[in-house]
Amino acid sequence: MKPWKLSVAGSSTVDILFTLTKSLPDMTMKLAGALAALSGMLLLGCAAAEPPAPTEKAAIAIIPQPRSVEQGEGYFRWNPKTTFTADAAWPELARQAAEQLRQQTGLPLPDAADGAIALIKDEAVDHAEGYQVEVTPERIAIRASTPAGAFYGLQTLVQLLPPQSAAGPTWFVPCVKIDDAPRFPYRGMHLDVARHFFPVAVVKQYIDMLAAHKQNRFHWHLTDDQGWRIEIKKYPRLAEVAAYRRETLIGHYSDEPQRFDGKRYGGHYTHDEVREVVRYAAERYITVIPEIEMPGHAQAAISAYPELACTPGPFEPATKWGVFEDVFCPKEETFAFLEDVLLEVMALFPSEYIHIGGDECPKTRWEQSDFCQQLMQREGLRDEHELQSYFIRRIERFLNANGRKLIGWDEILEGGLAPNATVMSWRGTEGGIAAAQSGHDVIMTPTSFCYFDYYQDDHPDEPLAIGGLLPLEKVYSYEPIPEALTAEQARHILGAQGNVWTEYIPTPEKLQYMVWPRACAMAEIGWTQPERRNYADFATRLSYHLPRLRAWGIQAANHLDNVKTEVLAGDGQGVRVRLFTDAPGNDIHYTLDGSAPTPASARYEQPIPLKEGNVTLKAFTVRDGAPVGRGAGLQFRGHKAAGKAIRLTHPPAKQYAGAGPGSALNGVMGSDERYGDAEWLGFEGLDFEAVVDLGEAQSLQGVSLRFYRSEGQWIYAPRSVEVSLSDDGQRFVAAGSATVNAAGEGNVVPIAVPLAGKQGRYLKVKVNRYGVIPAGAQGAGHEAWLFVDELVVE
Ligand code: TNX
Repeated sequence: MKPWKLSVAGSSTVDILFTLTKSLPDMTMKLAGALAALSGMLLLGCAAAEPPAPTEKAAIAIIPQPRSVEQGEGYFRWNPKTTFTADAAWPELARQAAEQLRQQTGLPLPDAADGAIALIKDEAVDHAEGYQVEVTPERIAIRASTPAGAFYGLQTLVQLLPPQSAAGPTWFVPCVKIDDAPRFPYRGMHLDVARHFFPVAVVKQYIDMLAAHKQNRFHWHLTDDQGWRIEIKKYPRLAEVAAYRRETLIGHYSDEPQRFDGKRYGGHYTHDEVREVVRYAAERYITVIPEIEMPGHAQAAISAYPELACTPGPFEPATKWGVFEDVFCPKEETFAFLEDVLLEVMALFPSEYIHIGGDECPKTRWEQSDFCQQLMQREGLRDEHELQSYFIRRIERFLNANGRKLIGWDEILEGGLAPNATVMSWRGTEGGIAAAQSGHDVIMTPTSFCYFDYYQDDHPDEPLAIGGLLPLEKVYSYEPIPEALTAEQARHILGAQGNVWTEYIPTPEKLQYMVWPRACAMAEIGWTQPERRNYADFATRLSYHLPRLRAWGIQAANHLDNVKTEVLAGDGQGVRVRLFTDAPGNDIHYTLDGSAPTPASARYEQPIPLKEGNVTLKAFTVRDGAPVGRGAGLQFRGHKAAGKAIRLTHPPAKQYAGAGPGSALNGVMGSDERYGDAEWLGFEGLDFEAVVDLGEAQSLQGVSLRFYRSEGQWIYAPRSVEVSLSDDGQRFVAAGSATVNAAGEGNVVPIAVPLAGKQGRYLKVKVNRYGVIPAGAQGAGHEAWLFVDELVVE
């Protein structure tokens, strides 16, 4: 496959149009289309000679990958004379489809009785969101039984086009037969507009991109501690007071000292704007699910109406991120307020689902409130979790009585789940599993795969993000149906969603960078059958798709040409490093002495063995003679156990399994900033216990380890480490131990266990985990996570 050639005669027009499109997205699309059409006609007028069709087979690169794609021979020629027809049953869709195609190609596409491009209603297409596209040299037919299916067929057609025409006013569409339908009914993306506010035009562009990738749910997170973003006519102070914060944290939350910008910040959507967004989304077959947070994340709301809190206040919309203790108090006037709010919300949003948040509600104020304690007694509620459950159940009754369904974050399971609730599982998959097992519907959105506010690369040049590490490939590897479920229970998994929390995303450009292309991967998870998913193939398609995103005005991240390293170890064969890029067709050159690689340096052919001592590997990518992407570096620290065989008593958690158990013995340290890389192994509620075979008895000076620590993310340094030795791998004798000292700063806690020359061939290392997170801390009551990167033996 070869990429579409972009540099062609007439590209200057395209460049100008591209600049225009980027600077004024909304209306210039139309202007650009008209201009391109005009230039097309002029060109046609001067020289009527038709350009020759490409001689190479085109790359068909559709995202999400369809159910079946059969490429044929030749091309359909789409020129200014090409006509369009749509089924009479779909007049609205016809108008919209023709407009999208005209915008995309800049060609006039006149309507005709029997158009060459046809949208055909066909009851034989059995899936309500399914479609077929058939391109022959004579015709392009899109068949579907519903307008939604036809719309998705249209999006596929758009992706069969190159990002820009390589042949003036003629676009060549490769002949192909596609048959397609989605895997899941719920294919969602979320956007937090509370932490940072995005105007309607940005929201519409976001929706355009979801539609282009066949996503069908937009979860609009409208309220939070830092701002209330939707006008409520009955409570005008929400827009006047709750929508504005005094100032905003700059830099990262964990910076010391914290700094603020001193600038008032805010904004909200009027009812008209909300209706406009809902209509715009509906035209693209996307349901907008509004989220109104309760009972936690309510500090902005109670700033405007302090009588809804348990204490008198005053409060102000939060100026920094986190979880705040001042929440809604479960008083009658609070329920009256929330019901009024929800009535206005339901009038604006036809969505069957209304999201009521339910996450991260500290119970401190409720514990201290006489009112709450009396209420709990009266209602027979044993603790504050049951009080939260009482809160959510009341709201659910109200929504159900109004013909709607409640969705909440997985905390709504605590204290008992409301009878008809749908659960959004974010803190892992346990919530989703528990909900599905008890017969509730679930949307999967676990942080470890679905949080696009996390870093997507561990390079220091990445823009500031909340933390974590969630590269494209990891997103892509997500399987929404947990193994623990039976087929029957699995039917409750409605689909998956990517979440975009915007604490560290203040601008539309950064939003684009954080979301795309990770949302392309998410779209494929929701749409494509698992047997049709393959990361290498996805990355290749993405290398064609990225220019398309760019032409649509999206500044997507591009890590496809970055050198990636995979350290192979743990099988007793020593340590080897594999170098590769996601995009095909790249050459990688490297050095092993720390010097900067050049095109004259060794060209990577096969995994590079790393032996004794310390090695600094540096590599970079060359394509067509020029460097592309980011290079990579890797520091190898040789030690006695590097590359030796290792056996773990408990496997690490699936989502934090590094590159396998061998990660602990590969001579490569994990990142000091991100625990999600290929080096850190994460254990939830389990001790780390490893047996290492050194191959022969040796005299050992000591063992050292490093642990990740990030209490806010439930990751704690362990209590102690014990080392024992053996000659036969059966009988182990205690050889040393140490207590972890977690005092001090930083994310990494080291420990050393001296062995003073003791002898042994087998080494057993046991790390005793922290245990249950103490009261008052984030995640209190849960088992802390344990993260280990390297077990250094000297
Ligand atoms: C947790 S996910 C939150 C949000 C934060 C997010 C940051 C969820 C239900 N609550 O309030 O923005 O982490 O990643």
